[in-house]
Amino acid sequence: MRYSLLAGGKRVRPILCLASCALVSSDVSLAMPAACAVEMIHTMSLIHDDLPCMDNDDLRSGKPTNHRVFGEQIAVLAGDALLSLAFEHMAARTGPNVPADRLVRAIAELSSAVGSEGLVAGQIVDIASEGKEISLGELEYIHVHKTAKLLEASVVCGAIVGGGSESEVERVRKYARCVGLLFQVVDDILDVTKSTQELGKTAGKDLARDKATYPKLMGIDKAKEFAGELVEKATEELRHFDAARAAPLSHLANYIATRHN
Ligand code: GRG
Repeated sequence: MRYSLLAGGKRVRPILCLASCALVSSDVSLAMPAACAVEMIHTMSLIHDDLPCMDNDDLRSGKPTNHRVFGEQIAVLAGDALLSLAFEHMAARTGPNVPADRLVRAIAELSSAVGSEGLVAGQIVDIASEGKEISLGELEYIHVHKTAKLLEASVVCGAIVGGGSESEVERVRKYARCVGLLFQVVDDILDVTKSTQELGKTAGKDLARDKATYPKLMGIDKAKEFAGELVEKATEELRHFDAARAAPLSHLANYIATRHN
């Protein structure tokens, strides 16, 4: 559990969660347990995604994958335990300044992003579409579920535990939907533009599996244009908030658009 959780990911989801809490509250620590929980869930999804029965990857961000170090049985169990710990941590460690109804709502939001209508659904459709030609709509379904749902839940949970109003929560949800899709479009663009050395390790695998990507389906220029439109739309949703409070989320949208890994 420690090996993968502390492997040095970018921490995009917990930072989004904290930034979203900061948008509606001056006490960002309210969202710290939720922020840790989203990173634990993200990490477990990577451990399971790398397993031989899934993507069968040997490396993740340049390090041997969990099952390559500890064996398949321990990797499955480390993922299961991280999933459980995520919800335990959020339920047990969120402080008394977050009323119970808010906390329960945030837990419901997060759990629905993970299960059969979230990450798991995206993974199933992704597996089913391997080697097949898929439409842009089907590609979007996969990405919305595999990637965007957890990003959305990270942002929305931050706003819920921070005490955001109904309309504030729905606004950040719209922001998060754009950012979630943006994250994946940029991932696909990076797969194309990565150095040949990196291509051998990561994108090369996707090409071998003939995975659909945005650049493949719409061309690299249109994919970049689409990414630009998504940043615009995400930023637009933040115009309804105080500019200083919204600055972290605004910077994060730009970071996700311009990141190099
Ligand atoms: C959630 C119960 C449960 C099972 C998992 C395997 C699976 C079902 C889903 C796969 C989800 C998956 C691996 C989606 C890809 C998401 C993605 C874009 C990962 C890369 O995220 P980064 O770039 O990674 O934020 P770092 O390493 O920076 O944390």
